[in-house]
Amino acid sequence: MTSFPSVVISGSGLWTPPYSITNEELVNVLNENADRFNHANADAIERGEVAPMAKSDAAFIEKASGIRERYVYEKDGILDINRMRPNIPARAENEMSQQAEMAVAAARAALDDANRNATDIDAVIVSCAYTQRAYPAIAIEVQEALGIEGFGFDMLVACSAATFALQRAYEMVRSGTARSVLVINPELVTPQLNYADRDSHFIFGDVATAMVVENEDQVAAKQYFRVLDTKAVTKYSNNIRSNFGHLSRAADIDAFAPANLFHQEGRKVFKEVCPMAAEHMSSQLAALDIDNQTVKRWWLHQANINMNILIAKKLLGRTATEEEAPIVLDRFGNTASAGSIIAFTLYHKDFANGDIGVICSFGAGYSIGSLVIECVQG
Ligand code: CO8
Repeated sequence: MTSFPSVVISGSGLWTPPYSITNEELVNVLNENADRFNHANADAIERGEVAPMAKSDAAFIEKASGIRERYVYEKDGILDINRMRPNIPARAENEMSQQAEMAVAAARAALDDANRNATDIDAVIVSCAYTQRAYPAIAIEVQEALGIEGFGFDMLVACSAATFALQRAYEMVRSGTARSVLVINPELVTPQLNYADRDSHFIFGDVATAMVVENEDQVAAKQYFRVLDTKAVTKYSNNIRSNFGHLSRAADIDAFAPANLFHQEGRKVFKEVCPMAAEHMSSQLAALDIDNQTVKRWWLHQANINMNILIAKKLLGRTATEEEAPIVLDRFGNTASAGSIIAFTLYHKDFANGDIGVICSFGAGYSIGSLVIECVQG
């Protein structure tokens, strides 16, 4: 009978951009833009021909989302009322791309944490909400920069890009097509935000995370996490959408049109995704015969603090503590697929042998991905 190797997460890494933006800063530029628009269109607004632009509010943002500030890859341009998007000049074809640079920084931190060299890695998956070009893959650029042999590829699953890529890595190690895999999530999402739209201008921040997934036989880290199970599900929904893509040019679609930027029906997302995510994790744990009450930590996707409070309540039948379900979105905002990986990276060192935790993402698609992991303390 074939025996499959045990698969572990042996290291994780985080790269944080040098700039951050507060709610107040974002609100100021949105409100100034709204005043300008409303003033310029006063007569048409008065006649009811044009809808006035609504203003934003920092206190609303913090209460509705839990976000106070977010890191951004480039601050220049976002707060300029004549631009309202980051100013990130194109790089020459012989220079490293921005996303590969972020990915390499996070990957180096994960390799250090796993006590591994790049030469130990067999495959690289770059998985995030957007890649800055279609080809050559960012993963192959990272592979080249780090001197990794084997293969690399990019994949996109919006907010579940990290957990879905971890599942791919798990399957690769388990089947023997690779012994060590680097999973990297360079989330450079702020260029796709509509900074004039009060419903979404505050939501996202940039960051990069990485994890090393490998065969337990060869682990070099003192503390690592055995993957007990992975689970992924998708269900089509238009409630979170961006239409920008490679056909935009052929369809004469303006890259600045709101439909081509991130947009969502936030209320519907909240109502539909919370029960799906809670049920997803509960049924996964039940199938493993693990009682939710014995889970030490829930490293949940970081989209909205109220979503996390509600999901944790559904899982535990009571309000979870900060230790049980840590929140990072107050400082980071929603970082697409990286949120749950940031939470894991910052909050796992206190785990002892046998402690169990769950990493779970939920978002656009809809897509939900989760891993149940058990600490091994060597
Ligand atoms: N300031 C002041 N008032 C506001 C603002 C604002 N900025 N925004 C809305 N309001 C008003 C509304 O107009 C409304 O007023 P009224 O009651 O008069 O109609 C009132 O405040 C309440 O509005 P909502 O009901 O919309 O407010 P909520 O309490 O629902 O909070 C949230 C809005 C925070 C957006 C919330 O609905 C939410 O977080 N929902 C879930 C969102 C979510 O998880 N989305 C996942 C997206 S992430 C993802 O999948 C990755 C995609 C890929 C990355 C893309 C990167 C660009």
